[in-house]
Amino acid sequence: NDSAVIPQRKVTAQEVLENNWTVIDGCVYDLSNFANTADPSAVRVIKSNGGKDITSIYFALFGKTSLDNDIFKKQYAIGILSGKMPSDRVVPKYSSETRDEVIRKEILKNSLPPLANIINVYDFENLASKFLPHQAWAYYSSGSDDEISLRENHSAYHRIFFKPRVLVDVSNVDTSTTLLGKKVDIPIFVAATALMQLGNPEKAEVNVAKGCGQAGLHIPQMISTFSSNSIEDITAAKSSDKQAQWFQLYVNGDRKVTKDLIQKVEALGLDALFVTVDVPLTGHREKDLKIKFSTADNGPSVAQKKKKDTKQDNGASKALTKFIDPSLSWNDIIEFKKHTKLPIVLKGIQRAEDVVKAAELGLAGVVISNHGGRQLDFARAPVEVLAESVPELEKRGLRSDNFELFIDGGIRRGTDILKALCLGAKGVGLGRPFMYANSCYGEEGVEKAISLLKEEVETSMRLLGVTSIDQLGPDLLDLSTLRNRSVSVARDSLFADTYKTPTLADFTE
Ligand code: 173
Repeated sequence: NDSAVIPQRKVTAQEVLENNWTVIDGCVYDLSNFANTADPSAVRVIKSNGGKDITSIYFALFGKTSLDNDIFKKQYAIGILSGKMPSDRVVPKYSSETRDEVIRKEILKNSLPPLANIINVYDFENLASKFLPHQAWAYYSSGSDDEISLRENHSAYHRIFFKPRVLVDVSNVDTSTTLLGKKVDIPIFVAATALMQLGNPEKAEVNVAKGCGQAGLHIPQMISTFSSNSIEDITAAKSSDKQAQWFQLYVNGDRKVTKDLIQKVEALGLDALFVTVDVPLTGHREKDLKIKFSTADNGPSVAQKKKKDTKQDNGASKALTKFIDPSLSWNDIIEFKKHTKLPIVLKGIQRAEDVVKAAELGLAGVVISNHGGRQLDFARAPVEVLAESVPELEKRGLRSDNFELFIDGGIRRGTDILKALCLGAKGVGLGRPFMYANSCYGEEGVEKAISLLKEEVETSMRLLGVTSIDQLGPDLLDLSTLRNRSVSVARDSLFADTYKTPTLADFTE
């Protein structure tokens, strides 16, 4: 910046946007006539990112030292950026990509197929795996250790078969119901995923909020404590009060911070508090660990205020865990219950005994979940825990409309959703699929994912011989192999083909 050839003019982010200028390493350039290279695809990539901070791409394409080139500066420099570009105007962080990979990903990102070509939620995942920066893909796709639970979450659904009823008039089916008192058009919800700007700087939680309401199909959105957009912006983006928004709470070691946060989300009109109880520390996620991460330039809104505390080199989730209190216990939950009028649901319950305990405490519900296979590897598939929990609640007279069972983990199909509902779930969460849908297409992707799942649920309800959600029950399922983990199952090609295996350490030569 101190180079004499950069004009000492201060340029605001607003001016960069208005003029479609480009920010590289704190300096502002007008690259509309940029042509000084023998590489037309690199030029195409630079020009397709006007109005943004492209430092990451520029360094990956031309190397840091290329900026020592006074001719480039003389020709294109406008001045020095005052402050920073807004986070949605900073290109994704490429860390370990080769030059060719950066070009390829930038081109793919602008060559997505039309939404009409997307026929199931795996399509989003597959597309995202091709263009997301390594760092983002590693963070989202990673499970813990050997990723046994990650895959088991999904595979367990293959051990449940249906016993359809025939000769039922299924000309009309209704997939709507209520979740925590609000009507939903299909009993699914967007499970919280942190740091959505990693998946797409321009489309984050605000776009999920829009996608969950604007097509006339409402489903709840669970908003992460570590969301990239502010809670204010996300709540402002919902279509109406008919659209439910829930807050996923990570409890801070400083309870004052958490109490203030609860007050804030109450005031903003969120409908429920989902307290995460399965993260005393983050699981050992090796894909994520392989990519060095610092939240310095891509953190969630809560962490940015305390930037110094979050600088770490241990992967995305590890960098944020110091905001989570490992001493959290049942007594804290009892305290929270006294301090908020919001329904409290515990997220991350993994055994029937804890489901029973939550019901006994008079909580609003639980999410049976192993955190998408990202915490304790070999935690059982949530669908297995659900099947075990409902009879235990019934035995104790604790099964009631005031205690709702939610489940997440591994759900990709309408039939997965129906199996969980038959087993007693009130609502079914999907995290990664919505994250990838949003990364690819923003709110339209989220809408599309919802409508695809609704269609799958409707079709399967008809084929199952039911016309409303309250007709779903365990009598429609064959559970004889559910607990038999060694049962052989048909190869699930779409799942298997988007699954990328973990890798071993490489030599450095
Ligand atoms: O799964 C996660 O990555 C997650 O929930 C988390 C945990 C700690 C910090 C940020 C996100």
